[in-house]
Amino acid sequence: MSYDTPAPATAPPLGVGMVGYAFMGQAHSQGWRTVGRVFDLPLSPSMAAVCGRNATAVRAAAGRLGWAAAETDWRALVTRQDVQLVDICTPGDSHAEIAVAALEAGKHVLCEKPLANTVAEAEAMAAAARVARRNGQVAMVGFNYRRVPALALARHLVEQGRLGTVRHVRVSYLQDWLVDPDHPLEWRLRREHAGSGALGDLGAHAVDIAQHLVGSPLTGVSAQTETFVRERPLAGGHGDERGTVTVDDAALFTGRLASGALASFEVTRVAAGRKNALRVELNGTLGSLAFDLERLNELEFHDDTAAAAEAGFRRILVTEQDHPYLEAWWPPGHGLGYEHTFTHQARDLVRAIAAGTTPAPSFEDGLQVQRVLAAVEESAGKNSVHTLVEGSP
Ligand code: SOE
Repeated sequence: MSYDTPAPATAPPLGVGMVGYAFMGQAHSQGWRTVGRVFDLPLSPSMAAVCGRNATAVRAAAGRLGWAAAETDWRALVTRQDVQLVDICTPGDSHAEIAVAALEAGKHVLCEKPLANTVAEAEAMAAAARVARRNGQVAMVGFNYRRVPALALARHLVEQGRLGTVRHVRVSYLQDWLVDPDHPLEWRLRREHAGSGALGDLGAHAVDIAQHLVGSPLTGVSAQTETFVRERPLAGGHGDERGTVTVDDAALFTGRLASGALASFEVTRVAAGRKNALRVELNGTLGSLAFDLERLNELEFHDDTAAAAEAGFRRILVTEQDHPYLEAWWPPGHGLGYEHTFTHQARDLVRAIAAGTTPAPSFEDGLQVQRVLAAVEESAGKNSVHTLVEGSP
């Protein structure tokens, strides 16, 4: 008996070019490496080229991560013939320039969150995406947590009306990697590169997931922000040299959604012991949902229509074959992780490109989040805290 190698996939190719190869670039690479081997796709993504400024380092990254070629100039990457989709994984200060150039070069674009560092940049990106859409191109922003199966299930339950009218949205996103005052002043702590701190990094996810789950935008916010450690050692600096942190460590804000729901948000990178705790709770007239990214295969659901004696939060283990995204993975109970969200993101984007539909979250969605982030900063800047009189009860 002879065993033949299966025929190669017949789906037309989709060349992907990625800019940036640090943490997010590695996560996206994992998605591109996996997606066509796990899901049936109408197009066959190929990892054409990766781009970074340091020639030696980017060549090494290409080999390690599975990219066929390396470029040192993103302008060369976005005009390559074998690239149809540009995936942007750089710090926020270069998103707008790369995305607009890629769209103008006729490419589809996937851009990491937050979409940009300012509302003006995000507006320019959304405008370029609108023009490109008329030529059949698509643009998507990388809010990958929408693709956690448990959060996708949460969205389905809200859409099906299982919560009734959602009244409360409570989102916190807590990390602790900046508790150490000697953590260096890296790009994520500099406004000129990152736009803002925990707000843009974590708050962007929090705002997107709240608006997405409820299906309604925030219409106003009231905020406080704080930078607890104002000076940190210069990255790559010598001795005791310290520089000024120009972004927030933490942001707290409340908001109102167009649907009428009230929302509260807490995002911080100085919550000792919390590593990547994105927690979401929704309370509606018929039930509630709760989720914690540190237990990402679980969703808690309370059905308030059940008899009181039997009601209460119950844990849904989101690993069944008919749960979102699970049809292609492991048997029930075998759990997914953080990296799978990038595979799911790639799957949804490739399918949208093939179908000619606008993928979500679109650049318009990214722009809406950017407007919320700007409103939070504006509100925090006004510091409209109602000061209590000293000594009053
Ligand atoms: C760092 O705080 C970070 O990597 C974010 O930038 C990501 O978007 C988030 O998913 C995990 O934390």
